Amino acid sequence: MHLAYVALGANLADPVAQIAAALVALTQVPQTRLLRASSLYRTAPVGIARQPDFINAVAALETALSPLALLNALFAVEAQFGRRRDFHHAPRTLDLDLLLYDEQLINSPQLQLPHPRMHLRAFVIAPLLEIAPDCRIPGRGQAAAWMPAVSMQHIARLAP
Ligand code: PH2
Ligand code: MG
Ligand code: MG
Repeated sequence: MHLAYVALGANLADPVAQIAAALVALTQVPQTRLLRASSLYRTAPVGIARQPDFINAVAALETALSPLALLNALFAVEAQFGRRRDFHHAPRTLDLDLLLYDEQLINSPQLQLPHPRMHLRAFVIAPLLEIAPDCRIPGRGQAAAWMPAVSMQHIARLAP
């Protein structure tokens, strides 16, 4: 079995409900178990202007799927949630990003692991540290060491 971390994000159509439902959908991914889920966080959009705030979370999965099979399973969940890809960074009902898969480093056109921007995003690092405080990002060191670098990004943990 392998340990994978997935970032969840939504900023359309009741994003709190979308993320809550997406966490349930992750329990249905074949050959995979949802180990832990972070709280939900309300976050200001990063790298995109004039969009609604996001709801973000991170989940830990135990899986027998390969990285690409897991990625395709995540795409299938996005599609189930009505995700449309109108343009790069279009507002979305659900975005599922594979962050980490064991300690693997992958650089293929379909998949880069670790996720190349995860260490620069408070909306990833804060929920990740909530469920995996000792998490290491291969090639980047301790995830916790990146908190100061992202501390200016607005993020608020929602009450459970
Ligand atoms: N996702 C992006 C770009 N910017 N900003 C926030 N706050 N949350 C996201 O999930 C997010 C983003 C690309 O997927
Ligand atoms: Mg994505
Ligand atoms: Mg994304």
